[in-house]
Amino acid sequence: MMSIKKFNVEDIRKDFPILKEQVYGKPLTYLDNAATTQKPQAVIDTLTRYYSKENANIHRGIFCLSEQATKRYKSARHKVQEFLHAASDKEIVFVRGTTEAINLVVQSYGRTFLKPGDEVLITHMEHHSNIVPWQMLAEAIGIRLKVAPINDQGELILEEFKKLLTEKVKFVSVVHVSNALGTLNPVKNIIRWAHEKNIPVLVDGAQAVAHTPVDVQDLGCDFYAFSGHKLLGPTGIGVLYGKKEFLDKMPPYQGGGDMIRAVTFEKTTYNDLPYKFEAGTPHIAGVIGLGAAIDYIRSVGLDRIEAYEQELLKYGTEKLLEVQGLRLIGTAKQKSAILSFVLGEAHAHDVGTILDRQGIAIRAGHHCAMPVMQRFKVPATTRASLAFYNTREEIDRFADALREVTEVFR
Ligand code: 7TS
Repeated sequence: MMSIKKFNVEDIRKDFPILKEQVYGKPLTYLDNAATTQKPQAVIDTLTRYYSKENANIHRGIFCLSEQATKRYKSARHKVQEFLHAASDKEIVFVRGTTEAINLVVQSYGRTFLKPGDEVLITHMEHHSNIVPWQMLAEAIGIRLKVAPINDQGELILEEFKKLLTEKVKFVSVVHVSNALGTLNPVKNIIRWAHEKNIPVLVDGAQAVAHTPVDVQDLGCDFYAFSGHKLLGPTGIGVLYGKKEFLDKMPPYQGGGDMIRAVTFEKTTYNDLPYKFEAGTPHIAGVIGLGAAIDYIRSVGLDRIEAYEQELLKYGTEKLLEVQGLRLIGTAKQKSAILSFVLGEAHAHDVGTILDRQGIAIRAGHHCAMPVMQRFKVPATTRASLAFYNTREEIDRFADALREVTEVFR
């Protein structure tokens, strides 16, 4: 295997101004990257420059600034296309985030092409945003939701998944990396099995894109959704990748400006892809900021990021398992750098509050994946989710603080 040149994490950290902040007089230890990542200076500067020097609406002005903003907007779409290795930039739709991307597919594809009694197959480890929209569709048109089970390690039980993939299933929607468990699903195989039965597949990539290289053509997925803010970019911007053949036949999700070709009271015709799905003034700054985030992450290299985070995960797992009474929830063989756990009798929120006083930011709760909590029979977990700017020292600090928590609850 080709060896991957390592990066210097201290150099990387200098690119993220917030990492120099202190909380309660302690250095910020930011371990909540699954909720949202921090932003490099390059992204912050891009947003500041846009609003201070370049702001104008796109697609309409004939003046210089508007033309430039339009150009930057288009160039960002091209960056996303390259980033996901999509066949065309027409297949990249800008939305608010993963949640909106999934809702778009449910409401546009689902409402149009699914019929009462059709089944949609998801997994037991989905985020609520890949459960609730389907339940809403079930209420509205009578589709049925089927859930593929997971084992005690938090891995999808592939044999069961295949058994559930019957001819009644007309859509598969699966998470690439679980936010509550860290499990990395074998989505390429899942897509292949589904396609053998002509079933389209959506992949929720919210927790994947910043941590592992994604190639939508290699995966073969029909839809892929992610959020910019979990990829070093701004909040309020995300992406739905959809194969052209699907997007072409799907009706618009929202109506309004920019998504039309011509409007009369008798008949309206819709714009070409991807504009058909981008009604109204989009989040221009967000799109341009996302482009800058992608430039940054590509300059570091996702293969290097992945290798580094895997090392950190191994180190973090060992350190946490040394803490008395700690039980990891999510121990899949293929895992992203997410450490979810329960600590003796201590409630996750109490753990979180005590850690906060040490400047350590983690998440406590159900992580918008309540069925995962039900599966593991825990009310909540404490979760540290790592990024490539985290360090071994931060993990040591985290493990030490957990030891202090166990003292408090002894
Ligand atoms: N899918 C997964 C797998 C997620 O982890 C999240 C957010 C979403 C979808 C929704 O993304 P959004 O940007 O549209 O909100 N996950 C988390 C989390 O783990 N902590 O806060 C948000």
